[in-house]
Amino acid sequence: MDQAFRKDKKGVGSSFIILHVMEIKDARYLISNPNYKQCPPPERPEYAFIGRSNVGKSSLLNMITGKKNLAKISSTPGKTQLINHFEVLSEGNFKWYMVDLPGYGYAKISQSSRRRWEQMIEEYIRKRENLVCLFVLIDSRHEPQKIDLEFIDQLGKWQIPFVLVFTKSDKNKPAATQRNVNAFIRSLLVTWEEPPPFFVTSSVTSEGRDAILDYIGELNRSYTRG
Ligand SMILES: Nc1nc2c(ncn2[C@@H]2O[C@H](COP(=O)(O)OP(=O)(O)O)[C@@H](O)[C@H]2O)c(=O)[nH]1
Ligand SMILES: [Mg+2]
Repeated sequence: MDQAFRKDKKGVGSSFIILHVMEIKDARYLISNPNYKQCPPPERPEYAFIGRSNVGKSSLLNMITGKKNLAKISSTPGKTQLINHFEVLSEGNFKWYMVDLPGYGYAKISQSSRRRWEQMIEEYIRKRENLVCLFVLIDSRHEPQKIDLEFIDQLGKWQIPFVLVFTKSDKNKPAATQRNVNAFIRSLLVTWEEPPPFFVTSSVTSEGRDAILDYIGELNRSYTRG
């Protein structure tokens, strides 16, 4: 029996019980910055999306907000090297931020841009005070990749709250998605005591949208309750 999906039945994993799907009224691009200090005032809850270049970050933001052209979907990976802020308006006229972060693992960049990326991301992740949760995207088509596992271990050392999002599920047969998700969770359990929450998504079929919106909605509510 597979660890991740056994956990799933107890309520950890992609089968979150969906209680209330938050309604998105509007979403717009705000600003891009090279440094967390220049980001919008940290007065609203913020959710950032990160992962390898091409994993589907921008597509996921578009899918979640229901706006096809919100985040630019670039076919040239590694190009956008900035912290991209989007403002989302949900039911009750509640505003919060979504952040599209530049991807990692793009082979063709120089040592110096890689170092600049690392510094920018580390500072943003560790110092951005309104960052509620980091969504780490993993391509569901692949077996566990060292670069993703190392990034997640780093988050553990920094004690950053995060969840996993397995993307592009429409490209697999369900059994292959399940196999890759389980293998990934199992690899994490080598260094982690508990598997992190995860979502399985597709920006083509919108799988996972309701679960993510419900999750963010609940975090927004706890954020305002303080
Ligand atoms: N079939 C499929 N393709 C996807 C999905 N998400 C992203 N893509 C494609 O993967 C490529 C990279 O997506 P993008 O959102 O730009 O990735 P980013 O670099 O992480 O922002 C694009 O060609 C997208 O159309 C998905 O859920 N299903
Ligand atoms: Mg992108």
